[in-house]
Amino acid sequence: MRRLAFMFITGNRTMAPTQPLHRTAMTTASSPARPIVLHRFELSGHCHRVELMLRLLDLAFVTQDVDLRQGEHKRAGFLALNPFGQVPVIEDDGIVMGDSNAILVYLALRYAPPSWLPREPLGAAQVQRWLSAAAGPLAYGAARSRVAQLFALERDCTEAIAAAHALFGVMEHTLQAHGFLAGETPTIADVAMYSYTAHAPEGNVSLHAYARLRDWLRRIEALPGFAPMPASRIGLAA
Ligand SMILES: N[C@@H](CCC(=O)N[C@@H](CS)C(=O)NCC(=O)O)C(=O)O
Repeated sequence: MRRLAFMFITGNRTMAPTQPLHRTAMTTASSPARPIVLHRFELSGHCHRVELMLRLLDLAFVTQDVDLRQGEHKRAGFLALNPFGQVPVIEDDGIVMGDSNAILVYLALRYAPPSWLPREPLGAAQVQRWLSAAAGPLAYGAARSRVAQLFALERDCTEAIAAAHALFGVMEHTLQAHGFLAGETPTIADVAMYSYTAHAPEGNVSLHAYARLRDWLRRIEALPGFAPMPASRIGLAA
């Protein structure tokens, strides 16, 4: 990752980012005319999945931090970008898009080789199953338990931790059959599921029982362009 606070020149384009500009080494089919703006909270797994996709596709982007602790996501300026008042949001060439999974679909269809989001019915449906899991049991399981630790919330996480283990059991079973969640090559399903799974121990969810799942995490971490979400010394990771 390169962080530049001044004029950045790439190819035949000249840009003046106001935020850190990130670019990685892998080549892609096409690129944005100007860096994509990612509105994010750095410790959000929803935001990290978008940042990870941008990096895996080697798309130029700048980050705009939204301080959830200060309630910036509920102020008029941010609500104009996303009426749901949630990060992440991207701005790309006049397009404003919220919701992490919607953004993954957008980036895949606009910039990625088709392998990241198959166009044929079965392949597309297999990816969608995991996007649904990421918005469902991953969010109310591992993510919910982690955010309680992150923000020191007084919350009974028993059900969230049980939901996380139930989901990880399904993932472990799935990963017996193939190397990635929707087949033998990485798709946006893997990107959507990665961040909160990798950081589940921060929410008191152990990954010890899931050897194939841990191997899958390592395979994602070995992809060109991968960069982790910052680790937090909380929960089982304290
Ligand atoms: N479905 C949304 C959920 C995003 C989400 O929950 N973002 C959290 C940060 S991890 C947020 O902005 N929370 C503030 C709030 O909901 O008020 C997505 O996938 O982007």
